[in-house]
Amino acid sequence: MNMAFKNVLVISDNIYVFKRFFEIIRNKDLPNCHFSYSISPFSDKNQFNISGEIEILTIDLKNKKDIEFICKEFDLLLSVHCRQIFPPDLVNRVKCINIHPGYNPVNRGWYPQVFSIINKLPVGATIHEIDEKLDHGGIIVRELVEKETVDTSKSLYKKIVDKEMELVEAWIEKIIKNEYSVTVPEEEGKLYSKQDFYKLLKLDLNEMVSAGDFIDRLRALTFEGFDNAYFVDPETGKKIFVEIRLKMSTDI
Ligand code: 0FX
Repeated sequence: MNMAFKNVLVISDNIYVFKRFFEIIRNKDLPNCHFSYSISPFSDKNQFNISGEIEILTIDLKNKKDIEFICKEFDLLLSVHCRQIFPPDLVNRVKCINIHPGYNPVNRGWYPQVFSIINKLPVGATIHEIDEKLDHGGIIVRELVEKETVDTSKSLYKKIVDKEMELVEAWIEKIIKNEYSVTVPEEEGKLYSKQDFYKLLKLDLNEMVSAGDFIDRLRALTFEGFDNAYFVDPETGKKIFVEIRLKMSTDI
């Protein structure tokens, strides 16, 4: 029988997802398992110290000392939207598990819902073991979310994070007790980078595209709070940001 995990280190750089994850753990009865929490050096510690309740460590996965510290003190490292790459020296020594806002192996890498809208692919959430490649290891659980024509990047992202948290709620005990199995992803899938996202932002005013593809491009780049898609104003040379607003009719 596999040994249950006793010392878990959570690492996150996304306060919105972290807060929700923390609430789930706080409300669970997980005796015999101690959770510690950490962020990357570039994240703001004050943000993560929820009502002064928890100690937040800073972990630099490029620093050998930090890797040794993790290997010595913890038997499970849980990535809750951690923006650092997990080095081989870590993933081959300690069990590392990732909560990914995409459906592996279809949406590996950055901003899965963006590429799912553009490339007309399904999307969802995955909890998987981490290996040496990005969003690539054995899948513990994954589920699709419903992508609707009226969705923008933001509304779809919200559904994905809800799904991630639903999976955490349902699976965290099995994971901690080491009572899960993994399935190997059926193919390598496609891996998107931040650079792929940035390449989408500039709209070429002379590009000929179908109205459908253009609407998809705009909804993939509409995320309230971020200025994403833009074109360059031929008159002033300034960037003009563009968003789309979609509304489904109430008629049947
Ligand atoms: O934390 P996260 O939701 O996820 C990202 C990657 O997508 C994920 O694969 C990786 N495992 C994780 C560590 O980092 O990303 P975020 O908080 O930077 O952005 C959330 C959403 O916001 C993103 O899906 C799209 C939108 N966004 C973000 C930025 C920075 C934009 O539309 N424009 C932007 O400039």
